[in-house]
Amino acid sequence: MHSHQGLQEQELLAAPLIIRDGRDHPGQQEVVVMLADFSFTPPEQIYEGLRKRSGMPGMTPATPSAEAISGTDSPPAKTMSAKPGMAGMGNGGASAGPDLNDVKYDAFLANDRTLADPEVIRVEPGGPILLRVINSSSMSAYHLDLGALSGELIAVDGFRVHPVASRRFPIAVSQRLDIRIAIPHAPAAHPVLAILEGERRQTGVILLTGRAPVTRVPETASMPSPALNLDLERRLRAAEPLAPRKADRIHQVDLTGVMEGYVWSINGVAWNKDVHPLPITKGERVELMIKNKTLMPHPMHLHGHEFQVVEIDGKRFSGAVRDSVLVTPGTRVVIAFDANNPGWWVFHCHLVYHLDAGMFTTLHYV
Ligand SMILES: [Cu+2]
Repeated sequence: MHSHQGLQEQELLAAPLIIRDGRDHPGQQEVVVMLADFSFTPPEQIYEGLRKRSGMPGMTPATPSAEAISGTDSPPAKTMSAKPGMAGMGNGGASAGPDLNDVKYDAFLANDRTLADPEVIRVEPGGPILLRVINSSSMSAYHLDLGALSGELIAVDGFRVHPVASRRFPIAVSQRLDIRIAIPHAPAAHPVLAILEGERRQTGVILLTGRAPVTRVPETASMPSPALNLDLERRLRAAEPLAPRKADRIHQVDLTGVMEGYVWSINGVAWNKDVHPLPITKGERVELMIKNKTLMPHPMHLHGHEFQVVEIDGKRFSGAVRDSVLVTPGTRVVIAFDANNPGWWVFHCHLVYHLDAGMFTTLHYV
């Protein structure tokens, strides 16, 4: 849970909230790890910096992206690349890959601490634990690295999936992962790390069994973590999918942006109070076809509903039920949900400065 008032989320006004539904195994130890990005710079100043930087002359040459603003009379779209080497901001956008990490943070936190003084959590040797990872960061995605431990992903955003075994799992902003881990019997300190995408900076906690020594884990990983992709998302299968049903209504949702002034938008319009909600009628099966026409990944989050990922780049499948899905540059992700919770709801990019800049829309039905 977190504040949606202004930019308070960036000031760590967030906490884990876990809802019990009776399916949890009693007696199984739970370890909650909440990830956050931290800056000593006030969020309003960070936002101002992003808006100024993006409008500066002498920036990385603009790449026209006419289709990103098709259907509007906005000024020509430009890429969201940053000028290399600008103090305090960005990673230069010099690579040919997606643009990542708009904001240069002072620290990355796991349960409010850095690896200089991480939380050390005692766990039962030989026992299974449930690791509940929450990416509460404002702008940062990670690869979770279990080191020598192997885990089984059993739920995403609180909804069960068919288990996927791995030692590494991507986690975008606002997503949650529930991972079952078998802890070895031998006394040991097991770092559970989160490495920032596209970089080497990392944070994490230590799981400790027995009287093992705890050694310092550096705040920089030996290898940079790649940009998140949708390989895992394509593999996920909902344990309890939506009932098969043809969509009653399909909305096309293009994720768009223009460089000038750090404007992020949906279907070419940065949200303002005159934007109409997406029309929906109670009881409908709704599909949102989300196409990312920008060079940055956007974790898209729907309030008030759970949705199912049913298609990625034209390939239909019975993907995860969840409430936040990453849409990488150039990708089209289709989500389906049942309009069974009347009211005003928002659908938005969960990168806090993108949300504030207008990558936000509403749905409304009674
Ligand atoms: Cu975004």
